[in-house]
Amino acid sequence: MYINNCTTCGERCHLTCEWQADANMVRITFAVIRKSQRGYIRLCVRRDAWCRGGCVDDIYGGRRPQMEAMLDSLVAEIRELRANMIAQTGFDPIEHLLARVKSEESMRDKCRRKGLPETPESALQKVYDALGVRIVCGFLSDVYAIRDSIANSAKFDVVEERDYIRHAKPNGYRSYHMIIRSQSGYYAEVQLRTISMDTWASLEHHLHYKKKHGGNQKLIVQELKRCADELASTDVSMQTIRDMIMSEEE
Ligand code: 0O2
Repeated sequence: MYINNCTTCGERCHLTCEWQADANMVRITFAVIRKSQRGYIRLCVRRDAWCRGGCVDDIYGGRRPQMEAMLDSLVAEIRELRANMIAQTGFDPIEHLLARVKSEESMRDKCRRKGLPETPESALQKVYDALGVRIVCGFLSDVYAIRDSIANSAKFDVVEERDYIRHAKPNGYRSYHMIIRSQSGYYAEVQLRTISMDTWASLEHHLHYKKKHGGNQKLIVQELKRCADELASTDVSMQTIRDMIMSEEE
């Protein structure tokens, strides 16, 4: 708890701070509250702020605690599926896993791109990736095995699937996307991909996606596509090698 001048109303206020961390950055946000005779009351809140207590004016309408609970239960479910698969096959199908609540800025940006009002309803009911889990696997067959396990889980409904592996985007982007809905009504996007696909998507995200840079655009697009296709071909070769090793072991 800090005492400071409120940046919105200018009054001397108590600040409660919570730090939001997501996969890419740590952002400092705070809610401003003033002590009243009945205890602490909210005085004003920064537009992009949130706090765990729920006194929030943000794009998620103060529902971050519930969203984080949903994300935790999704991650716990995936860990359980993973443990079952290791017990059955002796192989770990997951290289690594990331989970995040989409940042305020990114969600507002997405609402604008989709022509939606920047409201909690848009963020939670019209855009489906406020909650996101990215599962990175070693091999193509692991991607589809995890996909099957998630689809069969009783804890979530699968509402949409997009196979950008079999049907890559024109720019070369590959990944398997699932939109799932929890019993509590929250949507989450699960992205499943191999290490190669993840490497390409991360680099392309930095270089190109959403941003228009200078340079020879046509050549950049062509080269990115070529790299994506070469990596996809390597994924198929690695899968073949793995299948050969596995069949020899049987
Ligand atoms: P961020 O910042 O990564 O979260 P649509 O439903 O088709 O109108 P939507 O919801 O964007 O559009 O669906 P889509 O195409 O399945 O993309 C969802 C997410 O997949 C994106 O979220 C990206 O994370 C990733 N993605 C999709 N296409 C590309 C691509 O060409 N390159 C890279 N690097 N990632 C991609 P966001 O919110 O757009 O971005």
